[in-house]
Amino acid sequence: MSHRIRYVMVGGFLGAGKTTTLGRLAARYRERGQTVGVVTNDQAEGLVDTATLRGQGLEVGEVAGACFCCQFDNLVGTVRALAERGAAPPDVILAEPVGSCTDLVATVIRPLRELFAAEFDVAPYAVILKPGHASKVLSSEGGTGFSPKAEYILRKQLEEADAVLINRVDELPADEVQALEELVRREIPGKPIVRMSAKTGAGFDRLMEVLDGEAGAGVTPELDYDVYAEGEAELAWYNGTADVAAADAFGLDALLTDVIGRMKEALAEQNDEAAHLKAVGVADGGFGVANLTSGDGPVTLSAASDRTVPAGGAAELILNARVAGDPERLTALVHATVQAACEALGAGVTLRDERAFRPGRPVPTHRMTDDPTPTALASTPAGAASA
Ligand SMILES: Nc1nc2c(ncn2[C@@H]2O[C@H](COP(=O)(O)OP(=O)(O)OP(=O)(O)O)[C@@H](O)[C@H]2O)c(=O)[nH]1
Ligand SMILES: [Mg+2]
Repeated sequence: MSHRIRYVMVGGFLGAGKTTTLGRLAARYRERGQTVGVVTNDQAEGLVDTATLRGQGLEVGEVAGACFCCQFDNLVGTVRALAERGAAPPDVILAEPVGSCTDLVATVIRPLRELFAAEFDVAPYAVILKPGHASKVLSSEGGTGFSPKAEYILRKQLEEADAVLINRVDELPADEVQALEELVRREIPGKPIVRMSAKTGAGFDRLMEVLDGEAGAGVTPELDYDVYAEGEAELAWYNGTADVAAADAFGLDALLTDVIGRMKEALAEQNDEAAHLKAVGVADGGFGVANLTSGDGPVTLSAASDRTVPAGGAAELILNARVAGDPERLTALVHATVQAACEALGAGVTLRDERAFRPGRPVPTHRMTDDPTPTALASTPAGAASA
C-alpha cells in the first residue's frame, strides 16, 4: 500500500493527561505539515474528550461502547472512515484508549502490526504516568483511594509501555520529579522516560523523538484477567448531558467549576475517590471544560469558554465522571450536585442521555503474546459482557 498511516496511541490511567497530550501532539504533527485524525474511546457515548478535541478543530472519530481491545474491528473501521472523510487519508492517527484499560500491546498494538502492516505503521506505545496516584502505587505506600485491583491496572499499564511519560512536571518541584523518575527506573526498569507537561508543552521535543522512533518488540507482561476485570468493575462510570435554561444571566465557566467543585465535596463526604471528573459546557458557539483528577487535587478550568449565558438563554453541559464507587450512588450524586449548582443560579436543568455502569469484563478480539500458557482469559464464559 502506498500510504501507511502512522498509528500513535498514548495510554495512561484515568485523568493522566491523554487528551491534553493528544491535542498538543496534533498541533506538533500539523506544524510539520502532516495531516492528523484522532480516535477517542469510551465505554459509553457522549464523550467530553471528543467534544474537547473537535473544539480544537480536529477530525475525531469515537469508538464507544467498549474499549479498543474489545472493539478492535470498530477501531480499524473508525480509522478507515476518518481516512475516507478527508481529501486524502491522514498521515497520523492519534488514538486515546480508555484509562482503565490495559493489555493494549497484546490486543491492539501487536494485532495492528501483525495483521494490518500494509495499512498501519505503528509508533512506540507511550503511557502517561499520573504523578499523584502512580507514585503511591509504585512505592506501595497505599492511600490512593483505589482498590488494590484498580492499582494493579495502573501498574500493568506502565509495565507494557515502550516509554513512560512523567506528566505534570509544571506543578511538581524538581526533586519530586527526580524521585519519581528513580521510582519508575526501579519499579519498571529499562524504559525510556520522558519528563513532560501536557499543559505547557515542556518535554514535547523529546516526546516527538520517542514517538518517531521504532516501536519496541511489544512488551506483554503477565496479566491476570480476573484481577483486571474485577479492578475495572470496582470503578463507576457516569456519562450524561444537562440542558440548562437560564432565568438570569450567568457565567458558563463559573457554573462548570461549581458543578465539579460540588461533586468533589460530595464524593469526599461519601469517601469515593475521583479518578477523573470532567464537564464540558457549550453555549453560543464557545466551550469550556472543568476537571478534577483526584480527590485531593484542585478543580481546574482546562479550557475557558469566556461565555455569559444571557437571561432566557441556554447551555449544554456534557458530564463524564469516573470514580471508585457505585454507579447508582454516583448518578444520585451527579443529579443532586448539578441541580444544586443550577438552583443557585436560579436556572432550570434537565438531564438526558444518561448512562451509569461498571465496566464489564474485557473480552479482546485478538490477543497476541509471547507467552504460550493460557491466561484466565481462556476461561471467560461465552457471551460474557465485554468492557
Ligand atoms: N497542571 C497540569 N495539568 C494537566 C497536565 N496534563 C493534563 N492536565 C490536566 O489534567 C486534567 C485531565 O487531563 P486529560 O487530558 O483530560 O486526561 P485524560 O487522561 O485524557 O483523562 P481520561 O480521558 O478521563 O482518562 C485536565 O484538567 C488537564 O488540563 C499537565 O501537564 N499539567
Ligand atoms: Mg481523555
